[in-house]
Amino acid sequence: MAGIFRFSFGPWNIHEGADPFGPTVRPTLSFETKLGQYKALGFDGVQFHDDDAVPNLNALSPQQIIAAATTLKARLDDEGLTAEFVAPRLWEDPRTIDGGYTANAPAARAYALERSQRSIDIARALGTDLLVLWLAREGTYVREAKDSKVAVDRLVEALNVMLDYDPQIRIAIEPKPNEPMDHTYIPTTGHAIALGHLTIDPSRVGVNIESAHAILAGLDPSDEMGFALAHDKLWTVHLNDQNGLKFDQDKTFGSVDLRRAFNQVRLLDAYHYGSRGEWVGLDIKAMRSQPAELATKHLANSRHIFLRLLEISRSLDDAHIAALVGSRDYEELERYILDGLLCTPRVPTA
Ligand code: 3MF
Ligand code: MG
Repeated sequence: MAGIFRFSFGPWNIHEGADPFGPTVRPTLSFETKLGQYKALGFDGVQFHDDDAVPNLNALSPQQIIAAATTLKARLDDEGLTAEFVAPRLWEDPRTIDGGYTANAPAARAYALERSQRSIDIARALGTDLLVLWLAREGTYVREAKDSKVAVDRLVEALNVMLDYDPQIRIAIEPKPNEPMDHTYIPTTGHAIALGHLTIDPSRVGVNIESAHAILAGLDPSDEMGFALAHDKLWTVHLNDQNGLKFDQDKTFGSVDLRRAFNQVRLLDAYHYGSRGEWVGLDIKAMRSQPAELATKHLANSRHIFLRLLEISRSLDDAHIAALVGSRDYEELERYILDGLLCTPRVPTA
């Protein structure tokens, strides 16, 4: 058996190119326009923030939110697209400046829980049981400003509220060590899985591993994935690439370190990723320099690189690799892998 790979991305991956030092450089595309591009780019799954699915949801009642999501579900069906997950976007509201679930202010924590429940409603109306939690501001700028023990207790309480609210919902935590915070409380896969074990239903808490986030934590993404697979917790991935320890770059998959990307693909394939419906999610930003009419290539190209690396991995001689491992000839193993990555025909893109 091998992996079965279907691809997804979120509408935020087609974007206007603003960065902290300059304004937007590309026009805003409507959600409708973006939706129309998925299939042509080779994607069948859509990742959602709650307000990608239901804009302005803070101004709507729970019933209005469910009605809007139900209309969107019909629209997705028309396009032949599937909603992969919904993620509460907690980090943009003025109430969550100091975090949501771990905020010191009780009113901020109450808002975060309320918004998370609305996200679960949206997920269910879109036909998915998966909620992704990127714990963006659940950390500190100043060590003394929050209590790290209390913060973890509060995260557990928040997860319990969500698990209790909907007995079917599964929660994939997306760990990230920094940005926007100096330090976050759930920086790695190990932290995320351990957090799940403190909840009322650990079987419904897993992870979303983003390559760049693992690299920012000084870790190898494929090792993080292996750790999650050993716990049966790898419920989705955010593939991308990252050039060292700096801001979260979300570069095209494989564009910095092809071998690091290869090892992610090889592991996912070896452990039949996708055979239980898991998606290959991308979380990739187009370069700011990319002209508007060419600003979706990062997505198609990342999928292309994934599939090329899969082809290479499957073409390798596993018996030869086993023999090299057996004789501890890791130098030769290294050369064999590098040759595999070098000796492939160039493929012009569409
Ligand atoms: C931040 C991220 C986020 C999350 C997304 C889904 C904007 O580093 O990776 O992308 O993936 O919010 O929860
Ligand atoms: Mg991500």
